[in-house]
Amino acid sequence: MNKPASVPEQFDAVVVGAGFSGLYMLYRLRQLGLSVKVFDSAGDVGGTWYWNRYPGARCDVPTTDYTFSFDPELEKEWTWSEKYATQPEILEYLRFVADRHELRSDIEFSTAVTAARWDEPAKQWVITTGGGREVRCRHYIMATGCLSVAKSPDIEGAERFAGPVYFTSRWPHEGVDFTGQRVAVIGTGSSGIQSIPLIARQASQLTVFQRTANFSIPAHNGPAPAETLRQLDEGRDAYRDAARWSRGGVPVEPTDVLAGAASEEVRRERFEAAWQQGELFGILNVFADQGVNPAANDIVAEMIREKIRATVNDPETAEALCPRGHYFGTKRPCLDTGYFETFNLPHVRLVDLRKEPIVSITEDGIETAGESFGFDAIVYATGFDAMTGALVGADVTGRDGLSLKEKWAAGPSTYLGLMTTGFPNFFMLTGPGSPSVLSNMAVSIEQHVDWVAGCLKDLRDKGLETIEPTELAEAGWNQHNQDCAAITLHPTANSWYMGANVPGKPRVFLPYIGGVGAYRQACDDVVTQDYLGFTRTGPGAVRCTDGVIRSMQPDVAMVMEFVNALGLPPMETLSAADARALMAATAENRPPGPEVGEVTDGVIPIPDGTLPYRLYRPAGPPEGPRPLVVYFHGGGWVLGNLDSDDPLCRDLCARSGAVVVSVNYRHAPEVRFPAAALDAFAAVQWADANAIELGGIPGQLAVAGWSAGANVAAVACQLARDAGGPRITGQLLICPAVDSDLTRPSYEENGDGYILTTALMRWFWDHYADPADRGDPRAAPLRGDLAGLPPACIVAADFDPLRDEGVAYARALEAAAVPVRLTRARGHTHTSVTMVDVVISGAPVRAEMAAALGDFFPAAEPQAHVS
Ligand code: NA7
Repeated sequence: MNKPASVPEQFDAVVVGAGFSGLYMLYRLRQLGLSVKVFDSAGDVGGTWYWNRYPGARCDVPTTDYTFSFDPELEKEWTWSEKYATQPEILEYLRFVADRHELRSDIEFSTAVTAARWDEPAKQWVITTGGGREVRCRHYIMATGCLSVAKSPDIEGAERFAGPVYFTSRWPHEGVDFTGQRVAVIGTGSSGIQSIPLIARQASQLTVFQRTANFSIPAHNGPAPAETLRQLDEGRDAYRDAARWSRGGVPVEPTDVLAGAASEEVRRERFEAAWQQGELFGILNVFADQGVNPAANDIVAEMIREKIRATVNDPETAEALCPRGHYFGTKRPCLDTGYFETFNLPHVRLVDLRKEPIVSITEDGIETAGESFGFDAIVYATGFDAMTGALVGADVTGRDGLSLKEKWAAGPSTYLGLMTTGFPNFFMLTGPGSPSVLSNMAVSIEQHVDWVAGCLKDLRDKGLETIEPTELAEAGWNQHNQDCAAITLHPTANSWYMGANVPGKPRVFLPYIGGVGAYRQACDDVVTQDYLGFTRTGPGAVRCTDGVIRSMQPDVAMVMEFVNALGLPPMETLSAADARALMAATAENRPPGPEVGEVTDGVIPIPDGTLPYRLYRPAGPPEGPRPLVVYFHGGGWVLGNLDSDDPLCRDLCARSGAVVVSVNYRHAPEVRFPAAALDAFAAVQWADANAIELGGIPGQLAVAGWSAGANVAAVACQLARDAGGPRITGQLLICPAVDSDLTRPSYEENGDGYILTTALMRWFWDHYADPADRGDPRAAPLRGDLAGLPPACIVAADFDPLRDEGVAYARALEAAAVPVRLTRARGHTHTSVTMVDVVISGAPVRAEMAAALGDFFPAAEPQAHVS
């Protein structure tokens, strides 16, 4: 029903899309009493399940989980017939939901939205539909799905084929009968893998063109899993709630079994159990480290390849079907019913495009580098312009004429995957930067819709009209999103998660991989903090609490959570002996750090006795002497020893290619200030004098240290300068303690909750030095003369009480004309940068440290490589 253009229709909200998310959004907005119009270009509800009607189309999350939970009665009235329901059944379900809540009356079908423009003076969106009709609304909500815009078949000659062409994502409603036909299927993602066995039943010849072999496990479809039904029966609400706070939106207990630590028997047992279960969240949870550790991933990947080889009769075909070149899980794994078995049929053939790429599609078939094929029909199962395609394709123009396409030219930028700066009152359901495609969509959709509904209600209750994220909050979320992905293997793959399947699309990891529960918590925390990171406006009112919701590295946050859950006594309440025992106990099961060529222990003679040292020599060539780094461990002059910093020393040695000599100086309270500092200087003198014996290059000697170790390293540099030698070529100071003033802002900001606390720092100082001595530059090197000191690299961690004194030392050195590299350990704590192979996000920081060491030794050979 078209209205005259002069009186545009007005709604509180316009929603695009009548799939899972659009339907529930409509339901919630109606509940709020808002006027809503939903547009969908399809002829009925269903979204992705309306369009993807190819044979074999099913969901790949058990349907008892892939279901709405907002309406308990609905759950009682609807029973899924299978563990993984077919597309027709899911579509039927969505129709049932639409009928039950009489949703269709607010939905206009067969109506595409072609453009949307923000009208700033009116504080409204102007929406244009296919026929040029305009409607106005306060809030514009894209419920357009993550996999709704098909990728164009970027294959030479695609338009030339004279026979019928089918896209899995736009399958004819009346179905297709391939009986007696020679059929080509291009693409072996989920759509290809689901449809190939069924097309093979009809076609007289089926040729599958595979560019990338995919990991797929048997779905073992059948009745809904009895265990899930039992749990739902016992407590539906508890089950649904567990899903909401889970990693993937299905209640699965994350395993803590590490692949490397498990016996072969345990590995096989766990893998077989997951294989028999036939669920994606199970096979992705065989080992805790399979998503982050290449070796662990290889173990699962190889066991899947074994299964493929055992299923496919022809060894060459089997090998071609074995996925290689990407880690398991980094491209969406598939669930299949008889996929690999299909290749045992005499009329089915696999063409490996890695060996013989498609040259062109011709009028009557496909020509590869090695062969010409004739076909009666071609099926494209070539995927989607995922996550951003529907959003940037919709001609959305925000404030100041900025289009979403322009804004996202280098990749999407969102706050929480829900909104984007410059586009007030514009919401995306399951947008990039939210868990979306990595999760059970039903759970993620409900969470997004609930959040948006809550947000609109809050705006209305407070008399506010607009909401928009701040630039700071959005940048922070983008960073967090990428940080979460960076510690996984995901960014290594050419996947659609990375935008890599669409030529020219920016390569950015699109979904949020931090987990459904963690994400929900972040969204909730934003609301509790008065919509942190959002600007909200209304007549005469502007409300904004600016900030970043998650700035700690995700793996650091996990370690903190783990440590806090241990409930250990605060170190400063213990005796020095007990604190040392506790520190040793917590280090017991940590990973050892990288292999190095050789590790030897020895002693350094000093006037009062000896100091133990441990020498690390890099593995591999070049033979002969290396630069020398004298390293001092951390521990507040009280704790620590050669073992405590062993993984870090190995890492520094392996990365920098230098010989590292770790020195155990004398500790307080047994021996107080200035013993530790004097020991450090003595050790440097000794190392310099014995450089050749240690395998070092005379004259190429740097010092390094962490925390209190960095304190004595810095002091050693000052003492060496004052003594006229030895010549130190550089100082690497990791989270250094350089001043006894504990009033800098970082002591306040980070003084509690991040392992090294302000109270503990005070305890260290009390053990180490009398108050009268604490201004002495040998205790507080920041107070010394800094002229003429060696070049420095200072690492300052965001969540470290010592952060500001490290930065102050860098500034002071700079002022004294000493070359300084200040390395920010973004999102790290005082301890996390040293947690080798535990905190993966620390690796780039340690790579920078090694690079700094390399810079201290310009003449040295190139460094060894550690990933
Ligand atoms: P996918 O998973 O993106 O799969 C598309 C497949 O098509 C994949 O094997 C691609 O190979 C292949 N492809 C794409 N373009 C070409 C060209 N030009 N030549 C040859 N092969 C090509 O899409 P699906 O529809 O199967 O599944 C999407 C999601 O829907 C799925 O993950 C579930 O979440 C539901 P490539 O891997 O790019 O080498």
